Amino acid sequence: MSEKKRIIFHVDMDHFFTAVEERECPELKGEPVIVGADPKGGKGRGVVSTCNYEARKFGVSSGMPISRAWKLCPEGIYLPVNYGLYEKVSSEIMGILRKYPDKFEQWGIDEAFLDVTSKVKDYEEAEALAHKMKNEIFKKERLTCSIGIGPNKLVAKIASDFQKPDGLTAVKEEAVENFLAPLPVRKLLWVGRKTEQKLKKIGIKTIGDLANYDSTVLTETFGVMGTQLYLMANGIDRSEVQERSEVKSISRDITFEEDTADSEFILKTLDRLSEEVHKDVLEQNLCFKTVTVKVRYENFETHTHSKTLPFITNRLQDLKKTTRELMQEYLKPDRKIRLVGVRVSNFTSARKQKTLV
Ligand code: TTP
Ligand code: MG
Repeated sequence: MSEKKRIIFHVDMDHFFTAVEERECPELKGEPVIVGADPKGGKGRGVVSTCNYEARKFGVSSGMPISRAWKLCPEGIYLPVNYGLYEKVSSEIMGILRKYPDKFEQWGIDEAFLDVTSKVKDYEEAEALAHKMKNEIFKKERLTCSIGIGPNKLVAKIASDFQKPDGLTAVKEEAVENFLAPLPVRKLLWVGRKTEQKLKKIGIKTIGDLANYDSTVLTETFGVMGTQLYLMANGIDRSEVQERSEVKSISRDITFEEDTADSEFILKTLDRLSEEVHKDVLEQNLCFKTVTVKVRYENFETHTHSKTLPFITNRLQDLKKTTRELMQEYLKPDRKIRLVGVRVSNFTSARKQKTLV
């Protein structure tokens, strides 16, 4: 007997940070809104976290330097990042979604995969269920999302991005090939700008080009990644929707006003980031084991260094001590630093721990 075909959802909130800001302050609706670093009249040095669809019309996008966003859209409304608020809204949304499937996997702050195979009998019922979820999220949170439905996580994820905002795209197994073929290779998970360029050099632009390419040549050129690319382009993905603790890591980073080699100032900034991260750790009732620092030098060379502690903790002093230790190797009088970051991961819930302060 053949196994029942899986039906997987990918839910992605629309322009999440700015959508939350608009909900909190309805006068923002219809205006181009950008959440991210302070633009400082075009001199700001951080990046855009996200922007709403009005701002996207000006060419503004996530990850872009805020100074460039300012040039493209000086009339935009620029807001600072209010993580605490977005995380709170995110956990409300995840709470709504996790009731529906057998298996649930949060993926980032505003996305989740749901395996609903046993909950629906066919795609018609799957679409009705997706509408139900969208309605519940809208009714309770006044936010819209886009949902992709497919036979696996890969197709579901690409489908959720296909019609945005407030979209619903279902791709049955037999339609996968035609759905994927015309899309640019960048739509595949793991294909970044570098791989895109390499593929372009050998004449591959679309997922269809990749699917029809000789798989042995791909493996010769890209190694294991080549095989993976070939499978993805053919819509094959056997990975399961994995239940896991909601949060994988908590992090903060900051771009300095001016590149600096002042070690005291850098360490103080690191302490401040540790304090912010620690506040989140306590709010979410977590304990961590792994601490990571990130450093970007003025020439954009970027390093991360992690340490896994021999104990689990939720204490600020442990976090500060470890980040300061990890930072030492990067502090050089002749090398200016542009950005520093702090991340904690490897969580357990503090509820399970008795002895922590
Ligand atoms: P995305 O889902 O990638 O983007 P989005 O929800 O803003 O927009 P879309 O409608 O296209 O889904 O990311 C979710 C949130 O994560 C986003 O609101 C802000 C944050 N984010 C960053 O902080 N930096 C980034 O580079 C990206 C891509 C997202
Ligand atoms: Mg989103």
